[in-house]
Amino acid sequence: MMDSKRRTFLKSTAMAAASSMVASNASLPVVYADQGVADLPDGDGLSWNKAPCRFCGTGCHVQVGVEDGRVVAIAGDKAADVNKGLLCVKGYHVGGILYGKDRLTKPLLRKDGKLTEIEWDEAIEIVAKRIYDSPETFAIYGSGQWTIPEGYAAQKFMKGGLGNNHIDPNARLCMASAVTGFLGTYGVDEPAGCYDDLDECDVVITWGNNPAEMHPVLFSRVTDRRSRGENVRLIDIGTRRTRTTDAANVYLEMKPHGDVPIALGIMHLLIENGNYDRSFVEQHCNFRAHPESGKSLFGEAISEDEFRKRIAKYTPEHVEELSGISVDDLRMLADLFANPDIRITSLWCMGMNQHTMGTAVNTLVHGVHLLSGHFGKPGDAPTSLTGQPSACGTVREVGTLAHALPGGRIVAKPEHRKQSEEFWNVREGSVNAVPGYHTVKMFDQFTKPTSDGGDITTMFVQVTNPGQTLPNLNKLFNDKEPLDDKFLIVSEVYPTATTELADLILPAAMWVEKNGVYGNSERRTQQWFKMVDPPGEARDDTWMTIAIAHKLFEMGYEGMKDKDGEFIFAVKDDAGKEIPIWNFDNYYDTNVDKHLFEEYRQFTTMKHKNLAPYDEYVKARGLRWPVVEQEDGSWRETRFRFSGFDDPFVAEGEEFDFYHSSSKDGRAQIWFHEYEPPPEIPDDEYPMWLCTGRVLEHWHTGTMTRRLEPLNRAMPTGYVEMHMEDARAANIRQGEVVIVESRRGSCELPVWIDGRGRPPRGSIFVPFFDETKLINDVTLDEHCPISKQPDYKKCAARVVKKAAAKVKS
Ligand SMILES: Nc1nc2c(c(=O)[nH]1)N[C@H]1C(S)=C(S)[C@@H](COP(=O)(O)OP(=O)(O)OC[C@H]3O[C@@H](n4cnc5c(=O)[nH]c(N)nc54)[C@H](O)[C@@H]3O)O[C@H]1N2
Ligand SMILES: Nc1nc2c(c(=O)[nH]1)N[C@H]1C(S)=C(S)[C@@H](COP(=O)(O)OP(=O)(O)OC[C@H]3O[C@@H](n4cnc5c(=O)[nH]c(N)nc54)[C@H](O)[C@@H]3O)O[C@H]1N2
Ligand code: SF4
Ligand SMILES: [Mo]
Repeated sequence: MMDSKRRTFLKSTAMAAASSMVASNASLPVVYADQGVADLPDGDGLSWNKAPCRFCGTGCHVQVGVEDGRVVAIAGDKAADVNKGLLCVKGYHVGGILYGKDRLTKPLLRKDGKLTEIEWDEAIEIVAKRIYDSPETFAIYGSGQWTIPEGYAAQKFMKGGLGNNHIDPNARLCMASAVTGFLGTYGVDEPAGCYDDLDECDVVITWGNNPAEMHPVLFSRVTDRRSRGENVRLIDIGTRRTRTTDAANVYLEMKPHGDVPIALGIMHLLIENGNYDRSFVEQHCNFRAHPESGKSLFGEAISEDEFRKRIAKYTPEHVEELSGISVDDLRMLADLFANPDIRITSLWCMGMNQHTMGTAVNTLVHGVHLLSGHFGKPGDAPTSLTGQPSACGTVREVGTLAHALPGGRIVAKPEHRKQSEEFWNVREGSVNAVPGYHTVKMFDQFTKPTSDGGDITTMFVQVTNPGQTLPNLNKLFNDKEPLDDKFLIVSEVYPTATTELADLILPAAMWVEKNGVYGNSERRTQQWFKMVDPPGEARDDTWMTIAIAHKLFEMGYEGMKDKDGEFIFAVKDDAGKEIPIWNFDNYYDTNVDKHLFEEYRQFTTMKHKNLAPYDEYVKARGLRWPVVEQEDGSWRETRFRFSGFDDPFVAEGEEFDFYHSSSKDGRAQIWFHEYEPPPEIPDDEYPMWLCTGRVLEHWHTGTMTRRLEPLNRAMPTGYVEMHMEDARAANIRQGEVVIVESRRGSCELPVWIDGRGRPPRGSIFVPFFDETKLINDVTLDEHCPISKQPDYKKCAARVVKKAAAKVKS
């Protein structure tokens, strides 16, 4: 089962990376907010320009200082609404990610097992030829770290050009349940509220997320209010104590999956006590549940009486049994929601999304807010936070998912396909009506031999590192190695756990080495310009897609021609002459991002996610959609969607309007779901709950942050958090290296007792940033039946002393 060749390689690359970190000058001078950019004017060759931070979905803006073609300083951007000059430790060091010593600079082809440098022309030809020979077995695995133009180009290439829907992103592992939760509740994706809610609320509830480490600058908006003497209460619900818990007024420790009964229990009490918001519910909500025939995204209408009947069994006592939260604590939560005089903001992230009831629990927490009327006023908001910098902008809005089309369209709907074909000016019938494979299925089909029905043969991975982050790696990734007819193409900036199994590696330009547009957690679209050249022959991901498309066009592939016989990505100059953007030398003769963005923008009005022209974003530190043109020609953003006082699409005089309601009556849906147990539960053989996640200092697989010396020094190794009593009972010492194993695989890690996070007895936590300690060999690939998002937050595992393991084998 264990892939030893790959293991050995990962250890050695990690060592190489570690020495490159130490040798690199990857820690740049940073400028703190109180110094400000205003104090550091352009001059002496130094110029400053804005960009969103490369890391989390908070979407802070930085000012990037460039001198002699290098990024030499980073400052917090005072002009940015999101962060008002502040940054977290990753943001302050973001410039250094460009300068790890082992950047990929040349296309590499595996020949007889060895990676060999080749020219770009050859690389593009190899990819185009594989697609030409078998377009339907080609797949793209993309990312919430794709820029909007990158994702849009990949989307158009696949769905408009190849008629192939096998394109799915890492956001499937991240935001899919949030999306289905929004669709099931409001009929349209993404939060109604925005970050301003955090400035206005009286209570913040975190439902199993850890914003103190994962959305630090956003979280500081809450803690800063406290330090100014404002009264804002923080209630942290989680399965372990974290840095968020340290800042909380109340910590409620729940069992894994406990969020479902807690939400049901709050609604039960609101109904039983008769103190829900009757008028809001009567005017703006319906009740909903799955039909008896099975689970479905939109479910079927049920009456309020039926809702009452079904929720009756979620008494505080029953909820205590299922969730571990005491009767009194549940009553405290219900009383808060029953109070119309306070404003409550709920925040959640992966604890609720990476969940086999992910769609269900998302809709339930929206339901708590709707039933109690804590919705749509500044500070009253159910807010799902996004993790990646453009999971919203690129994945959810551009629709780079196997079933979706841009602007909230889906491939299954004939009128949506037709509209897309018209915007793309491609022949009618070009877009395939059958959804492609979602991530887990896509990799299953790729790592399964063709003779067993594994019908994905060529996969192009862009801006993501699935060799480390897919769940259950032994099943979904490592099995690729012996399959000679499968071909893995990886666009990357550094050697990774994924490039290790790649057949072709394409060196990418990153962040401010290219133009870009991101869309953050609060519907904010953010633009930046290229500021420095990429190293060696590294090139833009959008360029790669366009160059491959053009090669296919040259080969006579019909799908790469539009209705008029022109190249589908054709860009013309003012004289009407085509600019050869497929030649990298000509790529920046025009702003390709702007062309793609303007084309994409046409898609955005159907679901009222209107975007402004590209040039508006050049001027702003991001704008929150819908952005609507005013009579005076200016563009106005929207902070509170569906609320009459702010949303331009709510009919005049209406207080609220859910204008994309799935029941077509302007109402939101309050769902009932029956509690279901987690997919795998500890037993005698595997007695511990294993939760996985992140730490402040590192971004995901550490490819970028482990090359930043200050961050790597602060958090140098993966570890397993363990409760003192569990460690004592197993005779395990602080720092001892143990084996964490499940039915799927194992991983060696040093133990951290009373560390960064503190899990309760019977529970352990492992972060996944360390590529030498692949915890995803251990995790589960069970997923939510609707969103298809896997549950990385709970499975059954055991902790074994190394000596004991040796005796056994
Ligand atoms: N520093 C840093 N910041 C990041 C990232 C990073 O890599 N590093 N990544 C970004 C990305 S893409 C994401 S998605 C976010 C993730 O941000 P978060 O979701 O905040 O962080 P995680 O560490 O993934 O989640 C761990 C938490 O899951 C909770 N949990 C476990 N089981 C359950 C359950 O059954 N129900 C509920 N409700 N909660 C449960 C536990 O309380 C645990 O503390 O962070 C973003 N920000
Ligand atoms: N155990 C466990 N696993 C998880 C999760 C968990 O909670 N627990 N969370 C899941 C979630 S929420 C997420 S979002 C995923 C994240 O998983 P991934 O997306 O796989 O992780 P990253 O490290 O962000 O990978 C991004 C890669 O892109 C490369 N890169 C950076 N810039 C560029 C660029 O401009 N172009 C190109 N081509 N490459 C670039 C980086 O070097 C890096 O290798 O992990 C998932 N996996
Ligand atoms: S909070 Fe997120 S976006 Fe802001 S500086 Fe930190 S990593 Fe960057
Ligand atoms: Mo994520």
